[in-house]
Amino acid sequence: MKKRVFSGIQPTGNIHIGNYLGAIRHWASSQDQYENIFCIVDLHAITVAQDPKELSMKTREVAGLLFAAGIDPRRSAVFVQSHVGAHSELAWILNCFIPIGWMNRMTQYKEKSEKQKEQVSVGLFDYPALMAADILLYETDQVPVGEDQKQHVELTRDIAQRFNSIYGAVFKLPEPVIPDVGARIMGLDDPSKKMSKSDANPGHAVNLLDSTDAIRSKIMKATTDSKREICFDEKRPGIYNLLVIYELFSKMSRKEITARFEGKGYAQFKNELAEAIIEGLRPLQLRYRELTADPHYLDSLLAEGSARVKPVAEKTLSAVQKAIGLVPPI
Ligand code: ATP
Ligand code: LTN
Repeated sequence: MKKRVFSGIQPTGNIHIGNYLGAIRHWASSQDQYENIFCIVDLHAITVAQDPKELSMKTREVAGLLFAAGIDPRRSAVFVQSHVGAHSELAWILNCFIPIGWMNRMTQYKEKSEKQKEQVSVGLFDYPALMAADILLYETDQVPVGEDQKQHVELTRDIAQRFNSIYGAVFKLPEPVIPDVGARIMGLDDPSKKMSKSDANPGHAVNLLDSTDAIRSKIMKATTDSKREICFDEKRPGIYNLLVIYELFSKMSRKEITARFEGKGYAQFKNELAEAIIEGLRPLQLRYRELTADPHYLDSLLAEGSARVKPVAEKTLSAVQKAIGLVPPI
């Protein structure tokens, strides 16, 4: 029996190389080994204000990018969260079992709510409950996420354990899986901040659909330091981050990279980095254009995805409803 892997991605902002290196790339390369389920989490996206047109456009864009990055609809299920009602239904039930103190400890909420002040929605606070529902509905074994999401997966385990201790073994306990290298790609403009889809500065991230000119210009402007030597030194976050990106795109070892740029300047390194990213993204961009030429095709792939996962989600939801004593409809 293959282990089941579940992960989610928000259809907001521009998908960037951090998302690709930290998440999507691993999802695509692990399809034979695992039974993969990928969810485009539109209900998580609306925890902050969204423009309706933009949200539907981005939902399709993310789907197109996932398929273009090599996620194969015959082997993996890709679906839209709101297409499977069980996610919202289970999130509500879990809400009633999560001590509020557990939610108060979530660092992502603290960070995001500080930025928004009074505009913060109840949904943003409740975000981790919906994420727990996503994961628990599918008897998930593993959840591949970046470092920033580990706390949410651990909370999911705690919720599952608490529920199981009251009602018996209803939920399977998931494990977070954090990739070793590239788990946290930092912003090009500010290497002390994680590269993020929601950052407004255009020089912050290389997006997967960026033109070659945009990629070159963003990399050339990326923040480094006033030193000269090009080496993997975590105490020099700007150049370290760029070297990690180079390492992941070029697939060279750190030793080879250090030797290659010995005695060379930042400008030459940045030029080569830009070319490595352009080459690395070229096949993905080509496939994206082919796939999205017919939007109905994309929608039909998403419909197949939700049809595939729905029975699993509904089975878990029924078990939960029965356990807590909700009377089933006839
Ligand atoms: P937002 O800025 O809206 O929080 P995000 O860029 O963090 O967005 P998500 O939709 O939250 O993107 O994440 C999608 C996937 O990409 C997750 O698995 C997440 O952990 C991973 N990821 C996001 N940012 C990075 C990053 N900078 N480095 C590595 N992985 C990342
Ligand atoms: N919160 C995640 C997206 C997400 C997710 C999930 C990831 C929603 N549901 C379930 C893994 C499993 C994020 O912002 N990266």
